Amino acid sequence: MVNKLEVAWTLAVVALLAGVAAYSTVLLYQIDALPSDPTEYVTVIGHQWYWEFCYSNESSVGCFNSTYDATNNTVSGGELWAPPGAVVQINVTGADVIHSFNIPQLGVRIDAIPGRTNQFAFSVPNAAPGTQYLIQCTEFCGEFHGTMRSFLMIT
Ligand SMILES: [Cu+2]
Repeated sequence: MVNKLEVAWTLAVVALLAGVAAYSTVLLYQIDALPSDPTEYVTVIGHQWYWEFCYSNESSVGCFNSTYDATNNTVSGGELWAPPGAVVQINVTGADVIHSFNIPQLGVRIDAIPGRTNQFAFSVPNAAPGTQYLIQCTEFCGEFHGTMRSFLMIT
């Protein structure tokens, strides 16, 4: 014989879980949604062992190889440049092996995979021009993985 109370609490749990599943599905799509009008698009390419940034906006056009110098914690060749408060969409890929593009202070982390472009958008803090945020590869990619760094530079 079926207990009415048992049926009731079973249905209550089913309804609750269905609600959580529906809400989570909507939220997951919203998290991955890209802004319709970002301030700038930057193509980020991971190489063994440096980052390449490609711009197509008015102020900076072309690709820049950002080479890190561990002895004085600087980069040469180029950086990820963005004005304060900008919304930056990065299109991330890898040239050789799998890397991972990471700006720890801003919670940005996305894999750089050869043959695939991962898109991600983030907001740049309203920091003073000249402020730098560390970029670090977070996927072990060979001998000089530890120095595969660059900076997000506020312009
Ligand atoms: Cu790497």
